[in-house]
Amino acid sequence: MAATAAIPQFPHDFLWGVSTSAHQIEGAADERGASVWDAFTTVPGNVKDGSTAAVACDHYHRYREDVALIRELGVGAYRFSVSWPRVLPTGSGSVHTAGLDFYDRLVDELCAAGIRPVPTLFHWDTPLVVQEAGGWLKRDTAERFADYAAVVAARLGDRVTRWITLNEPAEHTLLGHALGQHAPGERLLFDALPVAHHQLLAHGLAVRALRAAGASDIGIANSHGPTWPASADAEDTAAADFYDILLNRLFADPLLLGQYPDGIGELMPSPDLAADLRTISAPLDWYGINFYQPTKVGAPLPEGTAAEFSGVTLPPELPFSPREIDGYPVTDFGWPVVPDALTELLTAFRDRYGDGLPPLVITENGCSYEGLDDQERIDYLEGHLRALHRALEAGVDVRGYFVWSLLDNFEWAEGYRRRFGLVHVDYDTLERTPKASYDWLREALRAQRP
Ligand code: GBH
Repeated sequence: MAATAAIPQFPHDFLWGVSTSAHQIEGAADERGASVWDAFTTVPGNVKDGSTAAVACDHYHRYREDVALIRELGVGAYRFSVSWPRVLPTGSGSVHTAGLDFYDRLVDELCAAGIRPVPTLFHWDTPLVVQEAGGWLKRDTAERFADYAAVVAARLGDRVTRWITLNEPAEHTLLGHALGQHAPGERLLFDALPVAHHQLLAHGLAVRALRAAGASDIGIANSHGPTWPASADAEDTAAADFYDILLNRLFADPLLLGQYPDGIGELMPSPDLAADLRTISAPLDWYGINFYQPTKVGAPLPEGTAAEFSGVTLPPELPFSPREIDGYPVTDFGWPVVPDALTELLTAFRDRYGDGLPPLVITENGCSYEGLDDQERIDYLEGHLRALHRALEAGVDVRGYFVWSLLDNFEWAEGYRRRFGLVHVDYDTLERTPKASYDWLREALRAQRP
């Protein structure tokens, strides 16, 4: 296949992988405790196609077939998430053994296929019982999360060496608790900030629990992307700086520098913020970045004009407004395709965090397009892998790259109408069919091997 020369040569020990998350693929909802997403999706209007993830890809019953697809693809690692309510239906206390058994079988299957398991402990599916007790607005949730981390590590830690604590706490704060577009559907705007602090604390306490269980290879997966000011005017650059703090620094600064951006620490609920920040900034073995697209941001729009973000109409009191990025192709989702923004992001990240920065891993990158003959996805992946390689050449220490996603799956508030998979899923028959991008990636990875 001519496509084999499509990407430059990466270091021989570079880790290639694919990503998924529990709620988006597992199904088997009646074989686990309820999560905030089960409650959210049953409210009409919350999910655009009216669907739920009760069955999704039925990965819970078809994981062997999915592991075979990963093996055939030739990647070295699989990033999946563990469902907290499948392991602990009430959030803490008694373990649902059958739920934990599932991850045990999955890890065995992966190891037998020579694929490294990389579990994420939290990808947005908070147990409903924990939510009813106050959820991420409560400090106690961080403690319960650490107990859950210890339960999972005790069972899988003999075979799992690499762990991810949280997925995108920024999106979970912003979309789930500030804007209400994701579960649990809270619209708290800036009153959502405690959700950020408690997730960071949960991360720090989970790192401690994982280390106590012997784990030595721990990271986190955060969403990042360059923020482009709408113009050079002072109002626009100030608005862009503000947005950049929320997306790119609110989580990374405490994790990597041990401090919140100026003015934010005072807003966080904590009996002892300095002690919390020490917990949060415990050294990581690597730092995961989920990259999709840059964001252009300007001053708030004039009164009466509604700004949109990710399909939601933003409340007028926000001190910024996202703007269209023109001049680039867009995915089905309307997100601009700007591979150079990945190089820009990675070099800026290295410059900002310097010596405090552990090795980086791209824990998600991908796009939504219809169809089996998905040349646009091939172009997207090829462009981003070239951009990633340029960052390596510029001296940024990136050790791995995971495609989002292995399978088409339940795309949150969009339901099943956005398809991110390398493998197509027919939601009537649950049949899996590799797309052209799957074949392309398999050949590209084959060409990487000596
Ligand atoms: C990830 O979040 C999630 O981890 C994953 O579960 C999900 O399936 C996947 O990405 C695909 O969505 O409208 O142009 O302003 C993605 C985070 C946040 C990236 C919103 C795009 C808005 C783009 N996303 N952002 S735009």
